[in-house]
This record gives sequence, structure tokens and C-alpha cells, in this order.
Amino acid sequence: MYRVDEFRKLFDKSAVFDSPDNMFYLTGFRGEGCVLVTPRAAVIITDSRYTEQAERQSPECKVETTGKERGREAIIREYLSAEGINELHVETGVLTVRAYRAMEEKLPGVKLSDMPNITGGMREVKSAQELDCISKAVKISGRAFEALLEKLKPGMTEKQARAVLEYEMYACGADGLAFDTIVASGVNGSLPHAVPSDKVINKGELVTFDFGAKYGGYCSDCTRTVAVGNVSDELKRIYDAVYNAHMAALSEVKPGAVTKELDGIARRYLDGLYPGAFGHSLGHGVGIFIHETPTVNYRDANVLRPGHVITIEPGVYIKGVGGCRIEDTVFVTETGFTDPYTISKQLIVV
Ligand SMILES: [Mn+2]
Repeated sequence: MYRVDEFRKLFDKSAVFDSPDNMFYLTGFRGEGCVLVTPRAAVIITDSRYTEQAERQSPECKVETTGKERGREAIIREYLSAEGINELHVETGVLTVRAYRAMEEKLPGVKLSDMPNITGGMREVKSAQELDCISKAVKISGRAFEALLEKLKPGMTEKQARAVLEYEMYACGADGLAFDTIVASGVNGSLPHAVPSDKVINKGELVTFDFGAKYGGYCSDCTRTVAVGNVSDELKRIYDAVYNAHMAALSEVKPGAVTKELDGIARRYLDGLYPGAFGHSLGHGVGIFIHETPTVNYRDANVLRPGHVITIEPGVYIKGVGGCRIEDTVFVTETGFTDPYTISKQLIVV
């Protein structure tokens, strides 16, 4: 997809993009390098490993290959001087200090300015094509999770369970993983972002899986907590509380809904039952990157619009006991929302 024209309507100055996500969003190019956008030019600056790829993925862009005599800044300088431009907006949140200094040094007479967040806003509202990619990523991860449930047994380690789930995502057609898969069993469940370990999964434990696939450059994000055999009433109560919080917040997802109020629905309910046990945000936007705007937390009053893609993922985490989280990535529609997942949210017992 080529979105440089759309970008220029919102920003008529010159900019260079170094973040792979923004490079891909604006041009469709998925290799390394940078993208220069001026009022007249859209240029992918890359090295010879990616020249042909850039031409294939982004036929609308000019492709420039760096070489010994003509580095990235030299190419940028040529384009800027051709248009008489003396200011360049850069992604200061992405560039290393070294890269920034190299630009300062090698682009004399060019003022480097902070790039306003134009692409972040553009990326919030997804096109039908983008929603299709996210739906496919969701379906791949859903099929993979079903395959995992067939194989999940007490005695497996968290790492082994992760290996199965990630293998199945690839086998089901994922281009890659949206993020590092989380598997947290038993007392490890109190760590919201637990790293899978050699711990054996035992009967009587809850196991939280947080996983996502990438398809066509877009992410999916899902969490399910399953019971291995019979679990204690205490763990069942935690599950029910998270389930209720998830469903209550989800049911209010619609255009016009304010994100901090959605967060509040889940937070007030869970704080009433388990004070302080729900520490993280209710959710986040999802797209090319796994955590995008709009934010869905207790601070920000973002107003949801059709085309927003967000997660709803309340959780309860109690040290020494365990934890639970239930998450789906959902689409805001004209009238409410659609939830593309088919994995049950009722407690699954394996
Ligand atoms: Mn998430």
C-alpha cells in the first residue's frame, strides 16, 4: 500500500522515516533503510540487499541504493537541494543519537526538526484491507490455539507449550509472531508478562497464554487462561471476576465510547473484588505494531471511532496464588464492535 499522498495532505513539509512500521505503512516496503518524503519526491533509501525488494513492494517510490561514495545523507542532501528545502523532520523517538549526529554533520544548512505524530493518527483508523489482514492474523492464532489445546498436558513445561503454540501459528500460515508468546502457569500467573520457563505445568493450575500472529504486516493479540484439571474455588473466582470485567467493558465498545471510561468499568469492578490486583491498562490499539494508539487506560480520554482496533484485556494477578487475563482484539464498527475470535471465553479445562 502506498499512502504518501494521503500523508502529504496532512503534512506538506519534508520528512525522513526510520521506523520500519512507518516505512511499511507509507510505502509497503518491508526491508531496511529509510523513506524520504518531500513535497515532490517519495524515496526509499536502502542498500543493495533490498533494492529489488523495494522496487517490487513499492513501485510508486523512487528507490536509491546507498554505496561507498553516496551514503544515506548524501542522497537525502541531493533531494533536498533539488527542491531548495532547508528543514527536515526526523523521527527523534526512533533515531539513535549517533544517526542523528551523522545527519547534523552531513546535512549542513538543513535544520533537523521533530516530526509531529502524523502517521500515528493515520494508522489508528484501519482500512478494509488492513482489517482483513488483522482478521487473518486472528484466525491463524485461533486455529493454532485450538491445536495447542489438543496437545496441552500436565507435565509439559511452559517452554514446551510455547513451542507448540508458536509452531502451530507458523503452520497455520503466520508470517511471524506479533510479540514474544507468554505462557504463565500456576504461581507464575501473577506475573502479567511472564517469560515462559522450564517450570512444569501441573494439574490444578491455571495457565495464561498471551499470543499473536502477524499476517500481511499486521498483528493480532489474544489471551486465554485455561485450567489444567480441576482448579480451586479461589482460582475459579478469579477467573469469573476477570471474565465479568472483560464482558462488561467489551459490551461498551462502540463509536463515541471514551477509552478511560471503558477502563474504569473493568477497574472499578475488579478493584472492588481484588484491590490493586489489576495493575496494567485495560487495552491498547493494535495494527502494524502490537501496541498502537488509541491507548485504552485510566488516564487518556480517547474517543473510539469506526475502524479503531483495540484490545480488551483485564487481568487479576495475586502473588503466590496465580493470575488470569482474558483478551481479544476487537474492531470498532459503525454501530458497536465485532470480535473476530471464536475461542471460548468460558473457562476451558484441559
Ligand atoms: Mn495485548
